[in-house]
Amino acid sequence: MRVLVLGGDGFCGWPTSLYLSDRGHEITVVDNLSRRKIDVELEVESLTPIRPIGERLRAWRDVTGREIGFVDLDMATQYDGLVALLKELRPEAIVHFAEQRAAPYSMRTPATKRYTVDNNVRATHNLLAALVETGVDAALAHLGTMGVYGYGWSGSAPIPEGYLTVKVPTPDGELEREILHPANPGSVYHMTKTLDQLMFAFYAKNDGLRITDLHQGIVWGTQTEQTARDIRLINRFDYDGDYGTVLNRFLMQAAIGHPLTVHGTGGQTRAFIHIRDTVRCIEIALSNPPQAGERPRVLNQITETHRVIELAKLVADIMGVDIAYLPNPRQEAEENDLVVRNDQFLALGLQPTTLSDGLLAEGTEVARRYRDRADPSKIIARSVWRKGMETAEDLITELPAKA
Ligand code: NAD
Ligand code: USQ
Repeated sequence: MRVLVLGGDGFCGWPTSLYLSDRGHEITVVDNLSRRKIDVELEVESLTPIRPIGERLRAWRDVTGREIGFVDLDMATQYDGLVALLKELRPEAIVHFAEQRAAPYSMRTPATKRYTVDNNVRATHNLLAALVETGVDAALAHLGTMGVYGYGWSGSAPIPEGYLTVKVPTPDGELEREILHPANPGSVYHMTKTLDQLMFAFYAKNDGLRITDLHQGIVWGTQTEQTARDIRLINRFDYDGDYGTVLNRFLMQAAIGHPLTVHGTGGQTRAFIHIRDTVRCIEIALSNPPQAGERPRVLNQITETHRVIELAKLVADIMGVDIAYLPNPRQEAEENDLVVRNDQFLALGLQPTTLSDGLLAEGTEVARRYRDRADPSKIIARSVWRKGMETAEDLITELPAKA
C-alpha cells in the first residue's frame, strides 16, 4: 500500500514508518518536526540520541535499500499543501499520529492549552476536509487514547470498544441504541481526542470516509526490531515530567538510581501496550478498514492494565531502587479500577507482548546506556492541573555515580 504516516518522526510514528516500510509498503512521512521544537522550548532532549530526520531516512536506505519519503508540512496550518500532497500521492492508507500528545504539556500554561487545541483539532479537521475535497478514498487510522473514556467511569463494567448500548425511553416503549461512549477527558490533551471522535463520526456519516480510531493505552519500550538495526535509527525516549510516560520514566529513573516518582498513592490503574505491538496493531488496522458508509471502527489498542504503584514495586524490586511518594500534580482519582475490552485486535491476530522481567530489563538497559544524557532537574513533573497545586522539589541534583 501507499501509506502516508502523519507525525512519522515521533515516538510511535518513526517505528511504525520503519515497520511498514520493512513489510513492503511505500511510505511517506509527513511531519512539521514540532515535537523536536518543543524539546528545545522545554530545554530537554530525548534520552536516546535521535538523529535528524534526513539522517534517519538515509540510514534506513543504507541498511535496507528502501526509500521513505519525507514532507515537512504543518497539518494544522498548511491546508493547501496537504491537498496538493494528497492529489500527488493518492495514498491508499493514512496513519494520523500528528498531534500534541502530552497531557501535562497541555495543562502547563494558557499558551500550551491553546496550542494543543488549535494544533490537534485543526490538524484532524484539515485532514478530513482534504480527503473529501480530493476524493482520496484512503483507509484512515487515527491514534486516539483510552483517556477519552475516563478511567473507570463505569466502575467494574469493562470499557467497550468505542460504543455503548443504551436504552432510550420513548412514549412508544424503549429503544435500544448504540452511542459513542460518553466522553470523559481528564486533560486538555485528552479533550482534543474526544473532539476528534465527533469529527470522525460526522465525516464517516456525511462523506463515507473510512476511519478507524485506535484508542491506545500508554505506550512503553523504546526499540523495535527495525529501530534497533542501526544506531542512527534509534527511537526517542522521553523521560521528562511533561512527555515521559510512567513506565518508561520508572525504567529510566531506576537506571540512573533516582527514586521512582509515584504521584499520590499510585492508585491509578491504566492500560498499557509495548511499542512493538503498537506498530503491529497499526498494520492490522490498515488491513481491516471499515466500508464506506459504516460508522468509524473503534479498537482499544491495549494489551494489559496495571496500577501505577504495582509497576513501581515491580521495577523497584528488580532494580533495587526506592519509591518516592510525591504530591500529585494532576487532578485525578486517588484510585480507580480499569477493565478494558480488546477483543477486536485479538480476533484480528494480535499476539500481545506483555510485561515481563526480560522486557523491563531491556528498557532499563537502553536507559542505562544513555544515562549521562539525563538532566535530573527535568525529572519531577511540575505542570499542574490547577493553579497552586503542590509539586515536589528535585530529589537529586546531580547524576549519581554509575553503579
Ligand atoms: P510524538 O509527539 O512523539 O509524535 C507526534 C509527531 O507528530 C511528532 O513528530 C510531531 O512533530 C508531529 N506533529 C505534531 N503536530 C503536527 C502538525 N500539526 N503537523 C505535522 N506534524 C505534527 O507522540 P507519540 O508518542 O508518537 O504519539 C503519537 C500519537 O499517538 C499521538 O496522537 C498520541 O496522542 C497517540 N498516543 C500516544 C501514546 C503514547 O504513550 N506515546 C499513547 C496513546 C496514544
Ligand atoms: N504518573 C506517576 N508518576 C510519574 C508519571 C506518571 O505516578 O512519574 C501517573 C500519572 O499521575 C497518571 C499515570 O501515571 O496517573 C499515567 O501518566 P502518563 O504520563 O504515563 O500517561 P498519560 O498522561 O495518561 O498520557 C499517555 C500519553 C498520551 C496517551 C495516554 C494513554 O502521553 O498521549 O493518550 O498515555 S491513556 O493513559 O491510556 O489515556
